[in-house]
Amino acid sequence: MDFKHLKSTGSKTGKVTAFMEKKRIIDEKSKDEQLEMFREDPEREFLTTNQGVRVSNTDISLKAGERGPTLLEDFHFREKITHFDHERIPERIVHARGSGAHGYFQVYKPMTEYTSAKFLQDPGKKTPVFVRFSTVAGFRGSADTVRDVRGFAVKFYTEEGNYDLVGNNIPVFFIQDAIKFPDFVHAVKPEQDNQIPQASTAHDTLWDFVTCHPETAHMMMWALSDRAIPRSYRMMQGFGVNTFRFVNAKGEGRFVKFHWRPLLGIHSLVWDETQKIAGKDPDFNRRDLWEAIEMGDYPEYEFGVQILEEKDEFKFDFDILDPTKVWPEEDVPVSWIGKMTLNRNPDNFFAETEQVAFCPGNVVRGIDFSNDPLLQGRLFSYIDTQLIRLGGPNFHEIPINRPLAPVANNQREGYHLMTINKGKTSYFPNTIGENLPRPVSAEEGGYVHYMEKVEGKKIRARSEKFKDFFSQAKLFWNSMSEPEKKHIIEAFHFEIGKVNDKNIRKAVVDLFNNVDGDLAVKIAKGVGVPAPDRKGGSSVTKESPNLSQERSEHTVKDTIKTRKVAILAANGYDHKDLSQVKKALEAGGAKAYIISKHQGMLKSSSGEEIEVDKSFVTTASVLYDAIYIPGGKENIEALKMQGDAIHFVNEAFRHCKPLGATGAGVELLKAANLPDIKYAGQESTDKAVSDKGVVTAMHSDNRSFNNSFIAAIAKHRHWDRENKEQVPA
Ligand code: HDE
Repeated sequence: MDFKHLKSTGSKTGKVTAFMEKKRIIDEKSKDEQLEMFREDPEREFLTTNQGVRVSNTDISLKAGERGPTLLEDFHFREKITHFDHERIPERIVHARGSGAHGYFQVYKPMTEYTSAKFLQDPGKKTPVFVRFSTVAGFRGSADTVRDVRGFAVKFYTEEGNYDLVGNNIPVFFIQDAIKFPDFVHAVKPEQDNQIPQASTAHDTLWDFVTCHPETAHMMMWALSDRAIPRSYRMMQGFGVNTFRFVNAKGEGRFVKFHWRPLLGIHSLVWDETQKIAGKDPDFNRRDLWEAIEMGDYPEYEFGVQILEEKDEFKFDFDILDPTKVWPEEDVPVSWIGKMTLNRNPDNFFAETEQVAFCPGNVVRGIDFSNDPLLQGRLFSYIDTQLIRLGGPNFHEIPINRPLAPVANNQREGYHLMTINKGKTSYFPNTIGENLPRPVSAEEGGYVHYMEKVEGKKIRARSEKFKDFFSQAKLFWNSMSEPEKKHIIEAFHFEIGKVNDKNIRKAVVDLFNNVDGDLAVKIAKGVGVPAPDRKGGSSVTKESPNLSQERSEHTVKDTIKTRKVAILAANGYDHKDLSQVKKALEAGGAKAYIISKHQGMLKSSSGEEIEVDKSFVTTASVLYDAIYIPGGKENIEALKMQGDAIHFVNEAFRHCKPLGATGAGVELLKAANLPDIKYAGQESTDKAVSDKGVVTAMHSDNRSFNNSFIAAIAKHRHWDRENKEQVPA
């Protein structure tokens, strides 16, 4: 390791660092180059202690005789064990389970009219970013596919300093005031007597909290929707949630809400599938992100802003400072102003993904806060939590947290200080250090807080409009497609069904009776409590389709890029079938995997060989987006005798995934007894038949098969399988 960085970065003497002198222009590669100064080559030849002393033996401790006690003077043994004993740091109190990626951000057009933030001006500029996606409630080792909100935190390393947009994949929050956050988190985390359940909202304390806090109603609707079980971090939206401000060079402010939308579309898993994945591959979302980036399928998200003039602050029937409310896009449209691309995996999980420290208070010139009471509390909490998590006040010097902009101030000392500040002075003003570093005027780029006029009595109160808890919950409900509504009701049945206390179950039904009477009746039906005496419900009839994943104009259903397709095969498979379908899928950007009883090679009916990617014991249907079965008589005779193959088909069908089969492959679908499905060959032998996402053709060279199958995969899920519950999977 070279030690250049110790004197060359983060100098606080007021002089720009050597690194910055070399690299005045920040571009896409700047953060990578900065991190390179800290990277350690894994291929060093000699093993040493942390003092650089070469180690002659790391397998046997120093002992007094072959059978004697270990000696205290074995400094290598002591150092190795001591370091190991201290390898853990506290996990994040929330969002402990996360996955990170590097990338860059580019704005589409100058945003000068609205904000002076430099990274939002020049479409030619690529600002490096580091993103951390996370679940909220689970511990560090919990499964990825649990029902939960997902964190979507972005650190922009801008030329004017670090800007953190610390958002979620759901645009509202559970509570209205940060002072309630410890209560909420205590309620959602495993219960305090027995630490059960892990990474789950389906338990008494959470739902007790919910029924004691009607302000949670809107968020709970989102949390029970498909939003809380995303197919991939690459296929979910992101939201800043809190209301922020854009401020332009003239000092004019406007309220803003931030959005991200994935270019691959917004897609989810189904609940039964998520629970099975949690066992089959608890790292499902982490692996998906990692593998996509390794394969060059870089996740992309467009950046959007809703901009609201100050004069319009009070024109809505909700308070724009209330974080349990969305700004419906019909009222305040989203402008899509830039794009983020994630193109590099971290080198070291702990050094980067674990040690990265986000804070909503990390803003740059041109971006400011609102008085949203949740945001105000967040501004305090994040730095405070890093102090204990990362062990002191110098965590900004950890490589992943270091800004690319030069750092210069009079802060000194504290745990783990890396910078060697030269000179005598560490105070301002001074006469012996050339009075540096000095405060910077607005003209020179100094951050000036927005001059908002504030007046009021010191009181513990919320504005009147904060007290409307149900209108937007109803708006959300109205906006759902029928399948999404069904999923929400099923989620209620699972969640509330797991609540032991009947009074809490009843209270949940009563709470949601304020949102929609029919919904309350349907919840009650599944959880063993009476329906409300009087059917209630909010009178809101409006819909806002973009709140739905299915109906949203922000999703796409015309691409199969990066979808994973399982091809089930055995010896005697039809090589022509398999290879032409595989080729077509791959040409569309999907990934095809050969699945069979055993790993190794398979021989086709015409003598070709193909390598199996996964055996039935190492994989499962829940890990794929679609299934294809090629023809070949011997192939199908073998698969029909394998319960695993039938189960694969049944489960995929039940989870509404696209299924394709050609030639004799159709026989496997028939053997799986899929209800109410029309197959090719029933009416005419020539046509490919596509029925509720089950696509079949009698001839492998049927050209329409590929097109129909690809269209079925692009749709993601086929909710119209009426009798899928009959399928035993
Ligand atoms: Fe956080 N939140 N939060 N939060 N939050 C943390 O900070 C907090 C809230 C979010 O990948 C903690 O570094 C309070 C809303 C993300 O490292 C902590 C309140 C939103 C992450 C904290 C909120 C978020 C955190 C724990 C007021 C969406 C993970 C570890 C009720 C806009 C960042 C840490 C990462 C993490 C406090 C509410 C997003 C304890 C007090 C709303 C994505 O400081």
